[in-house]
Amino acid sequence: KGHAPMLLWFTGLSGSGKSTIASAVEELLFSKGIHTYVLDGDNVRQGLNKNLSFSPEDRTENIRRIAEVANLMVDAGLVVLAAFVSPYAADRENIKSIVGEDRMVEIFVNTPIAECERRDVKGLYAKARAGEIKNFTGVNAPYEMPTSPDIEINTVNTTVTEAVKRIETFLETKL
Ligand code: GGZ
Repeated sequence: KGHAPMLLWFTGLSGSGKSTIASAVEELLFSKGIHTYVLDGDNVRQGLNKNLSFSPEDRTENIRRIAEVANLMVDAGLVVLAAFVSPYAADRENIKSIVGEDRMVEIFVNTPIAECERRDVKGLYAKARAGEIKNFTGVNAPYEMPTSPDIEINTVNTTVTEAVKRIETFLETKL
C-alpha cells in the first residue's frame, strides 16, 4: 500500500510553492521506504531541456519531454514528483495521455499571483514587470487554471505540513 509507481504532477505559477511541497512529499515518501525522484525546472531546464525557451511552443516541448521521461521512471517503479509551471491545459492533458491517467495525480498549487509576486523569492516578477523578462507567466504570458485537478492547494491558508497531509490522504484513498 502506498508504493504504486505513479506521477505526482504539480502545476502553478512561479513562486507558488510547487517545488517546496513536492520536496516535502518526497521526504514523507522516503521515510516510508518509497523510491522517488523529483523533476523540476532546476534539474531539467539545465540539462535535458537546455535548448528550450519559454515561448509557447518550447513550453509545450518542455512538458512533453518531461512527461516522456516521467513515464519511463514510473515504468521503472518510481514515484515521480514533477513541479513545472505547465501553464497550458492542452499540455497537461497530453501528460495524461503519455503517462496514463490512472498513473497520474494532478495537483494545482493555486497561490494567487499577488501572493507569488509579494514573495518574489527570485526577483523574477520584478524583472518581468520592468520588462526584462518577456513571456513571464502571470505577467505577460497566460496561466490556464486547471478546471478539475485531483488536489487543489491554496498556500495562503495552507501550511506545507497541511499540504503534505492532504496529498498523503489522497494517495491513501487512491491506492
Ligand atoms: C515562467 C520562468 C520564466 C518565464 C524563467 N515564465 O520560480 P522559478 O523560476 O524557479 O520557476 C520558474 C521556472 C519555470 O520553468 P518551467 O519549466 O516550470 O516552465 S514551463 O512549465 O512553463 O515550461 C521561473 C523560471 O523558470 N522562469 N523564465 N518566462 N517562469
